[in-house]
Amino acid sequence: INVKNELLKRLFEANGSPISGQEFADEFGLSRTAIWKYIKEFEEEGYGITSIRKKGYVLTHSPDRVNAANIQKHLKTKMYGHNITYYESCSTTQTIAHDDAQSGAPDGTLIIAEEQTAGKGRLARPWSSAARKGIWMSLIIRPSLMPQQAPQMTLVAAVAIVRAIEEVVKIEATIKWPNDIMIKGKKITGILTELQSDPDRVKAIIIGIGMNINHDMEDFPEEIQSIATSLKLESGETIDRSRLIAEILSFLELYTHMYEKHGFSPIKLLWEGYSNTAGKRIKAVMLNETIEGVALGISEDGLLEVKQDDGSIRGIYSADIIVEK
Ligand code: BTX
Repeated sequence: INVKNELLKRLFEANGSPISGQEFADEFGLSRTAIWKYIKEFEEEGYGITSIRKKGYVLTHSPDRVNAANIQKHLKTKMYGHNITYYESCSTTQTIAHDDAQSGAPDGTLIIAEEQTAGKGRLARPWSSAARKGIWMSLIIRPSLMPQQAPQMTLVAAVAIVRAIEEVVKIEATIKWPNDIMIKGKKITGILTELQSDPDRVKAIIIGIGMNINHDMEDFPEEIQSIATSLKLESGETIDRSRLIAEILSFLELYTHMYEKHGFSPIKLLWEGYSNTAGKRIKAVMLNETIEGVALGISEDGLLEVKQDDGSIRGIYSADIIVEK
């Protein structure tokens, strides 16, 4: 157990009443000076803490940070998000998550950063990750799935994220196959699903989620200002990122278990309700070819089915989709 996190969690949970430094010190076999040092560290990190004589410490203010204590005070999951590694800044949470997964990090471990200096999308494209504006996180999960069932986790994650947005922001977002979440035609979220696997068994799936939350337009680099938006820009509200993260983890845990137990059909139904791709005329740009046609929907394997002009139907694994007018 991380004593410093535990102390912060207790301060949150006390909800304005004092936590006795003496009792906490006794419980964890620490000196009162050690507790006092943690309190000083919290203050340096932007927390407001008042010390009340003979009663203890009261949390009066917490900074807008997506650290373990802020997320865990909202958490309702069994596993996801119980183990959190937090960075003020890192290159990319995705690489750290891969290393941690390899060295045995438990199911549901979350790697999260306020800022990424080298955030990445698919095909090593850059992902802009402004400090304290968004959610930049990688979740390590260990579902009992076969390797060929792993790509669909992108769609599972997309449904979970859209549901969580509905819950917290009361705004409607749509899913653009395979890995984008959009509001009014602009991108607010990208998902990057990666796999560590044996031939017949998934060892870990790393779900990278990048979400634009409290950005103003000038927080985006110029080259993406016409294609990107944030929840704040669309709703007019500043969003509690930690609460949204806890909500995403809840839905993700629920839907992953649903997928493990009942297969892809129930996820497909949910997904179709949120997708704006089906029925539209599209261009699908793949690595070595581009095809055109009408998007029909997704198959049981999560492929996008496209009816080409000659009447033939193609199932696509991954592509950039351009929706035609
Ligand atoms: P993608 O390849 O579908 O999208 C990447 C493209 O999206 C870029 O080429 C650029 O045009 C555009 N883009 C870049 N940054 C943003 C942004 N902030 N908002 C909207 N559009 C943008 C999508 O890849 C998958 C992204 C996953 C990001 C997460 S963040 C946590 C984890 N760590 C990490 O490095 N990646 C994942």
